[in-house]
Amino acid sequence: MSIKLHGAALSPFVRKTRVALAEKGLAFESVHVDPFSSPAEYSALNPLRRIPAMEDGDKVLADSGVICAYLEKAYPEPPLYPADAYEYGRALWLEKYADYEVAPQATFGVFRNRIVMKLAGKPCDEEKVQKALTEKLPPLFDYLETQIEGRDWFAGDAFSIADIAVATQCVNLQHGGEQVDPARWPALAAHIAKVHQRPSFARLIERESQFVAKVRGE
Ligand SMILES: N[C@@H](CCC(=O)N[C@@H](CS)C(=O)NCC(=O)O)C(=O)O
Repeated sequence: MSIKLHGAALSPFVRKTRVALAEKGLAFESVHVDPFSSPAEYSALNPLRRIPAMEDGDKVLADSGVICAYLEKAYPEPPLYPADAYEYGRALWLEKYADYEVAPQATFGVFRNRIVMKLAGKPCDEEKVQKALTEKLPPLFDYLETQIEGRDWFAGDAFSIADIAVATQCVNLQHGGEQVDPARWPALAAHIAKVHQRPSFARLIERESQFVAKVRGE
């Protein structure tokens, strides 16, 4: 097995990469790296010391978006990016939107406070959670609703990196005890549920949820 993926299970960016690997049917070894206490030598894999990082034989790459783009070129089947130029651009846009707009609220606002802080024995900043839920996330979901309403997939006519990127942030939202409200964003909520049912996501969600339930004391 030549692909090694460095990271931790609950990271949305590591999950995004794991889903891409699974969808492409690629075997890989998971190497656990806690981004907050990673070994000094991890800098050789990612000088920013964030997760994920990937080794494919002697090739080293960091950042989920970069790793997924590499996988697409190195292992093109099945494609996870639309062939059409405009739909390809839309997929990248929605991936960026999920990684840089949704993640700061769903993952670093809700999930980090409700789960990671608890794991670290630190208090949850519930004010920050509520601000994310009531002020920051709704306009982001309003836009995503317009992008999925009446379509089967976020970009092009097949499952793509855009679906993976949005759905992985929503896993962390769910781990944090929240969800995309189906009454307010029906198309988005249904789409997320559909994507989470794919075996590539479902296996990870099941395993992670057992751990998160313990952290939440359920
Ligand atoms: N743009 C990066 C974001 C990666 C990221 O922020 N990972 C978090 C964990 S979810 C991390 O390593 N945080 C530690 C830090 O920022 O020092 C990617 O897509 O891989």
